[in-house]
Amino acid sequence: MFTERTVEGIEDMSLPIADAVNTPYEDPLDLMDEIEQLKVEQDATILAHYYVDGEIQDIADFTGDSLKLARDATQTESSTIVFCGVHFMAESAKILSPEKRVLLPDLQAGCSLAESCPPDALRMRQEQLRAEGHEFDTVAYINTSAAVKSLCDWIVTSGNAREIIDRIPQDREILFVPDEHLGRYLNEVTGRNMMLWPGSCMVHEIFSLQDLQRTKKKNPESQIIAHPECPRNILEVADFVGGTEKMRTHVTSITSPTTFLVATEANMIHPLEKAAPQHTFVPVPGIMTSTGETCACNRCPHMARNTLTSVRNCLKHGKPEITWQPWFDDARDVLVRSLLK
Ligand code: CIZ
Repeated sequence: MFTERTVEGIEDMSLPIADAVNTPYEDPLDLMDEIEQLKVEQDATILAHYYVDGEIQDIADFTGDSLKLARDATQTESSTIVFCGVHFMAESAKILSPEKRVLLPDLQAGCSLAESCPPDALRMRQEQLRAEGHEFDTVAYINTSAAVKSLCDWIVTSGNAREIIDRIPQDREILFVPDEHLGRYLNEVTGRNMMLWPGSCMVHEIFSLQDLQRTKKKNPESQIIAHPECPRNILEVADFVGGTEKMRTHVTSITSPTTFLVATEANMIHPLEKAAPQHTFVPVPGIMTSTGETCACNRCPHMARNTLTSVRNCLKHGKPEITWQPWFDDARDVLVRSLLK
């Protein structure tokens, strides 16, 4: 049974407001100094995903998407990695660098997509498909737990999905988990007919087409750039579709000042502004399904658990730490084959 692999509290989607209220104010500059000092004392390297707050990205040694960070993690010489991101990313870093101590500032930083595909449910689906006579490879988006990865043949990120899917013989069926929007988009661009899992990302699911179109009307010259985790109605109006690294490359390739309407986690604006300061970036707002009102739900509450305080605390106390689990061995084989070869 895989049930013991669930991280306690990961299903709690609320913003870490209670923590913020109970934590005494500390000057961000003092915290940054303390982190610098602790990094040296603890022989640590800080990795930060593009979806964490800009101030965390600014203190990191490496920033990037999960593909780049997984590769960066294997290149660092320090004995400790602090992974400012979410649980599945820190797990992947540990699996690819088993000899290193990997710390995650807050163990409750989970992922709605990873949660939508529990390992037992995936195993049941695979067994059912095999019983029906399907012969298939299972391809998992990197936003999955290590337990799920251990059941798969390939792991893809938004940066390498197409290339990996193209490696699988055309006559072989594919089960793609867990993001159905990304899967549907990949079916379109690769011409495959992958079987999809009904999962989605809480941030990308929620963009308001109406607000996007309104903003576009006000900025007719603007370009809409959207993450492939967005639903079809958003991708249909996008001028460019790509993961975070591809978005960076795209905006830097355009020299004349342009307004971009950005349909992904709002913290992505930070690396885009740094990479291409000549442009204007406007985050596309989300919409609350319950009331139809515009909201700030284009921020991932899990990524928001990475704060200067939680980074300082994990360096100071050496925890939470991602420790090796028995299913990491199988997950390692598939991660190495998919991301490092
Ligand atoms: O691959 C990643 O890091 C994710 C989850 C999104 C992206 O496009 O960077």
